[in-house]
Amino acid sequence: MTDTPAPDLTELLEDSPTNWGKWGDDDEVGSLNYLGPEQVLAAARLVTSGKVFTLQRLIGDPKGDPVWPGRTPAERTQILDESTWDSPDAPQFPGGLHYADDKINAFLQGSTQYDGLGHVWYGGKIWNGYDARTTIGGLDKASVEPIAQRGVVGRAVLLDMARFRGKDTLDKGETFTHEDLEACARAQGVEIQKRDILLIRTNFLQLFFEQGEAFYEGFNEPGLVYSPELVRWFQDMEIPNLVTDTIANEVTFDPDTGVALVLHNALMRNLGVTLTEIADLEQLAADCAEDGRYAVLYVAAPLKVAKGSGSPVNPVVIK
Ligand code: UVW
Repeated sequence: MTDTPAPDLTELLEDSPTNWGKWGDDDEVGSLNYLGPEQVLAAARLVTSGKVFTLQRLIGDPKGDPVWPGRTPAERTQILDESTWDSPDAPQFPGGLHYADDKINAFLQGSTQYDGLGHVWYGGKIWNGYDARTTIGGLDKASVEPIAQRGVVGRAVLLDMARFRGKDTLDKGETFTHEDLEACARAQGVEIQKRDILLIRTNFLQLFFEQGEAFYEGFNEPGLVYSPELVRWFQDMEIPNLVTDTIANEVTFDPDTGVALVLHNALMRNLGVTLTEIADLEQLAADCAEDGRYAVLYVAAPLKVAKGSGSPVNPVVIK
């Protein structure tokens, strides 16, 4: 990182391509438009063993919930349990009915999550050129709701970058490019095809579970790093959805400029690539390493939250 102040995203991404208008002036799901019936049927044909993997991290894990700095983990509160019913004020139901109820108070971007395309922006405009003021008080445009309404089904390719680099986990601030993804795919014996959903494993959150709060000192996650070539590759490959096991999908701070979350803007705001974070890829990765099959059917249904900038999700992979 240099000592000069970080450039503004408007300046940095001045010539970066966009897909604004490609699917009409009203579009709110962007590159997910690349996943139609043809892609769903092709992905379904990958199912041969019936093995199922769920990719959500446990909300309320006794080892803690990794969240973006400034967010807090979900809090689950028990409202009714067996102790409730001893109280004279407890509701009474015929037949002696007892039950447990609870609620959660959670960031919609905590745990494994889908971001609505309007989740990040610069220069006063969000995805498709909508005015950023449409986010005030809740996303009127490009919230997570239209993504949840359509669902996400397609062929996904697991790219195990940690294993490819011979590491237990990638390091703080470690970067990789689209060319590294292609090299990883070659080493795994799989091809990244047009319109593939990318599942990228770094295993970086293992450090959170080992270190607890110390994990946040000098916070800088590893991941994809911005370059104009990488953005063009995503656009040319028509990648609909980027799923990673990190909190924010990309190297947190661009190593050249220090700018935070450049790809959130270059890919999500500008190209309409849907981002999915904090996925648990561990069991799937172990299985792929064993059977050598890295192309899978991927299904995800985020929650339908009106105006939500994100939503928890438990994606499912079927092999
Ligand atoms: C931010 O955009 C700040 O975080 P995330 O995409 O990880 O929810």
